[in-house]
Amino acid sequence: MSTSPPEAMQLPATAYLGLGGNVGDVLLSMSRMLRMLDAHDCVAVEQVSPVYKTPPWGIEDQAWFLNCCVEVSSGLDPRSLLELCLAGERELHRTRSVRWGPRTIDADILTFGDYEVDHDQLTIPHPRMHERLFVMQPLADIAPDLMVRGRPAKDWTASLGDQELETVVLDEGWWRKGVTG
Ligand code: A4P
Ligand code: MG
Repeated sequence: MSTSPPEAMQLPATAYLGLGGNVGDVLLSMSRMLRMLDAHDCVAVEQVSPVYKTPPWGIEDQAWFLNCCVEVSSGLDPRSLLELCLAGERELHRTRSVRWGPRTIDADILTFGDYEVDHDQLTIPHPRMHERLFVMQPLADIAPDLMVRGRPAKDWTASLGDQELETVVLDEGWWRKGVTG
């Protein structure tokens, strides 16, 4: 896999992020993360998927998560976008004790244009996204034809249909208002 040299990268690029959390007021954390991303001069939030309540994946003995996906236009390169996401996680009191464990918010970069990144600190496309309905369903909601491992996002949801999801009903633009629903 190649890491595109920054000078060859066309910016802004369309990137998709996955947000998830299961500690505290997760809708509030999501809305704060989304507003923080959108407030950055070089980043614009273009679409936010529905939010889903999802059973914990990886470590089952923890609370259900809320998950959604976001389309952003990023004038930041992938490493800088990751830094922005990690800064948002710190601001929202994300702690790391157990991998796949409880968290206030997690912001993963799922895809970044057509670029592939294979670095110690950053792998794009996200290597586990296609195994998870909690990622592929909200992603398919906002980008049904986005190619993931050679298949459109919408096709992955059918093959992951044995995984559970519940839709959370929220007002249009809920995250901009900071309404926790
Ligand atoms: N990193 C590498 N690639 C990326 C990327 N594409 N996007 C590095 C973001 N970060 C990336 O992540 C550790 C490091 O991964 C980051 O510092 C970054 O340099 P982390 O968030 O501290 O660790 P983690 O999230 O516990 O581990 P991991 O392997 O990223 O887990 P996942 O894949 O994020 O899964 N169940 C439900 N229902 N919903 C969820 O959202 N999430 C997880 C975490 C487990 N179970 C879940 C959910
Ligand atoms: Mg993560």
